Amino acid sequence: PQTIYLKNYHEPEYLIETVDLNFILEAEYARVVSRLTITHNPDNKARNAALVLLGEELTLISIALNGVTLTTSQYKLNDESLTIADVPQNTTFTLAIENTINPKANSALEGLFVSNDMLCTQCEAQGFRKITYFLDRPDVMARFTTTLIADKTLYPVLLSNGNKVAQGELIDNRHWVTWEDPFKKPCYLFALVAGQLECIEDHFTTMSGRDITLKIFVEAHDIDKCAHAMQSLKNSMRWDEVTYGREYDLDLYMIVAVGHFNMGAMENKGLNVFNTKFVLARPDTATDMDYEHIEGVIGHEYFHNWTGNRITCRDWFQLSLKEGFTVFRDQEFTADQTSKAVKRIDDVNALRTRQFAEDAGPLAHPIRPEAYIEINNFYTLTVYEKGAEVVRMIRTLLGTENFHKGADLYFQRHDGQAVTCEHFVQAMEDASNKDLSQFRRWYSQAGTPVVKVEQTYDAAKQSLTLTLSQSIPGQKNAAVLHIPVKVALFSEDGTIMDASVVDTVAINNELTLELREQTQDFIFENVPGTPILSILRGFSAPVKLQMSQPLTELAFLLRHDNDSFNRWEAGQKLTASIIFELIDTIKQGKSLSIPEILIDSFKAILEQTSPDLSYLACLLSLPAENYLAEQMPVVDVEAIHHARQFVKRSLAAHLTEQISALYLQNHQQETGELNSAAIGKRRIKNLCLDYLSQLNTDDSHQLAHNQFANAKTMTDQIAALGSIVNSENPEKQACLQQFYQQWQDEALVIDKWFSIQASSTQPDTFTVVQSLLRHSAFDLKNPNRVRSLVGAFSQANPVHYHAKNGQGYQFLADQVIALNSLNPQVASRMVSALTQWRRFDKQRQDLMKQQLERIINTDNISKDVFEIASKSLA
Ligand code: B3K
Ligand code: ZN
Repeated sequence: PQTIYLKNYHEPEYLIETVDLNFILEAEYARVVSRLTITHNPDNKARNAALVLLGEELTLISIALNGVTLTTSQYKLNDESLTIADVPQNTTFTLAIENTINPKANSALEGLFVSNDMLCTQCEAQGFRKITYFLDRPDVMARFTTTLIADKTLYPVLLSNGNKVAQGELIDNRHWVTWEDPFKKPCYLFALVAGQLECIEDHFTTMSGRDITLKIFVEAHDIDKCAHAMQSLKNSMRWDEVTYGREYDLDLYMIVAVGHFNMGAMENKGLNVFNTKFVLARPDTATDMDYEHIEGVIGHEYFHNWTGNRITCRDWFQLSLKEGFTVFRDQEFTADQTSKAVKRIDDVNALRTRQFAEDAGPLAHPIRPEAYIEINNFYTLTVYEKGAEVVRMIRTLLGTENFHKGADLYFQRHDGQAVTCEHFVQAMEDASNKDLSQFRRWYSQAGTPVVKVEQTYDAAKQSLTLTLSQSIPGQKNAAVLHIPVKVALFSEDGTIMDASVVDTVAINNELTLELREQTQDFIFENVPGTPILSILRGFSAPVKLQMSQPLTELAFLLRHDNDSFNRWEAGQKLTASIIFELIDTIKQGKSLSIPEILIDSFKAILEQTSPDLSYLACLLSLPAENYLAEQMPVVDVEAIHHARQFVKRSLAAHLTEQISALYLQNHQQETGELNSAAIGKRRIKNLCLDYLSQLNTDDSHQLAHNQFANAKTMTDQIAALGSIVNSENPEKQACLQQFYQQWQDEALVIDKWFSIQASSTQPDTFTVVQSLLRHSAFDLKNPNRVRSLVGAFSQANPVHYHAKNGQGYQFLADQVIALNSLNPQVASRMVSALTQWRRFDKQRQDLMKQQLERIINTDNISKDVFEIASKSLA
């Protein structure tokens, strides 16, 4: 397979001004007529170049240039392209291409495909070429008009981008609709949908007083689960007006939910296509987390209208331009709608467990990659989540006001253009006069920096010297980055010190240090006593800290830090260091005991009252096994699991009374409401249930079973089922069966049923997973189902997936090989659980490598799977 390099980017030789598409749609046979007006690109001087249109898996019927049909000698056709050597050079010309496709046969779910009985498209990144021959690259932006023709009974609803401009009836029970999108767009934002869909409709009045019609389309049986998505859309539209001054531009905004989708959702202009998972919600079918994610994803796709659609990417190496910025925008949106503290914790947790692993492994790449084989493999945590952290650091360095000036300038300068990350940084720099030249290195440097912290206090001078040094493990010549490090100093009485550092602004005694050297001293004046350091507040940069802080200081910060992130972080560090000590004890074969300091700290939190119970729940949550694994030189999955379980069980045993009381206090008067207070109550209550079920007593089993049987919300029902499945609850089989019976017609709930069993820590899990693979409700062609069984087992069940005999690895490779020919994108996502092999012991390394080799040697291996598997062995 061929590697594509950023350094080889060149401007397109031709531009497409208008696209007139005509579809005759049937499930197994779609006919496409595409009429293009094309000109030579004045910015690209390479004249007389052949016109190369990209197309894959298409059956060509005819081509006409300026109305004259071409003979086969006038063009060249291969598996990937259609080349016309001789085209007019100095004038606009038209090309009419006719081809056919088979949507039903398209199990890759890219291009035009069938989901249940509806037809829909997914074009990003390079799916448009599976619909018709085109200049399929984001810097070719055109005006699209689309006419859809289909059977009226099978496909009563016919949608595409923009505004509906005409419709009519045909003989043979067929009808047609024409859509016109007035905005220029790259073809990856094209979409069409045809099917038996119902919709809910609402309206939004924009800040300038325009009325926008909002429609959400779903299959008929889901029509009672759309209200939250609609409310989320309205919230998003208002938020972008208030926060970024961005108004929606078309008169219509449509969202369609489909059951078969490779990812979360897609921001097609005026016609978003969504995975049902991020649309459908009713209190009895969706959890509080599902509700939050729906709002976040609806926001994300909506925000793309400005950051992605109106201003798009010049080439796919610039993906983080739209994704990093849009993730940052959706994070802030969710923070404003929910709890800022909890949202930051959730995001950092995800970043540190998953993105840090990616950035330390064989697939590490900068947020602006320099080479790829298959671009779909680069929709990564690095491009998305680290990309968002980079935008966040720009805001930290510029301050919120200048950041928004920069954003305004970016929107004003580049509206209607396809640009690069550099244009974004330049706008930020120009609007703020802040020098970002060194900061730009974040775009080209892979790997997570480690920042080492050393402190010396001088009592005579009342000064503290903080020495910060940066490095990236395994990279001797890593670029020295510009890193914002937020810091505050605490006195022993819990108050924050009024210390100062030259040339550094302090806001409420919090200082933002700018680390720009490999090693740099920061001298704090006016430090009356040895301070307790709160550093990297708010997680001000995506780095790992290396510093030794005694448990007593961590316990202190867990009580007193006024930065909600760092307060939580202190608790995580405290618990993690205790777990690591227990791991050592396990290795020495000694018996385990839990330190008083942890029990006391937890007790204090349990006895606290707080308006933000979700935040208290975060404080009481133990670091995840995957996060602990991230910090070990050689991952010992079993020891991590046992030590962590021991801590959980011990806390439950020592604090049973407090935990039970907190449970009851928040369980009584459960009404199933969806406001943040009720959500907080459920979050902490279900955490308490999880602790108590570790005890495996009759009481704890009873408690879980009662909650399961009487649950008013899916949040409560699934939390109870999770506790039951992960304990020795005698009702386990009955509950699982009952749950299945109750929800067999709700695909998204059945996904939960699969994943809860696949991630269980109970000893029989592997056997259960194997039998679930043969369950009638399992379907390798449905990505949500694959993720809920194969994904959950391989990514969320370390002890069983990493079983010593390699059965977990073999199971995964079997599924990857089966998926490779069905759906390469999903297959390549599933390989990720094998890519981290270097992190394990020799025996596991060998077993994982064997499976990777088996995968690479599969016949007809896709580019997607090949790239991930081969790079991880390299
Ligand atoms: N832009 C899409 C992702 C497309 C993925 C293509 N493999 C969704 C999003 O980030 O909003
Ligand atoms: Zn996105």
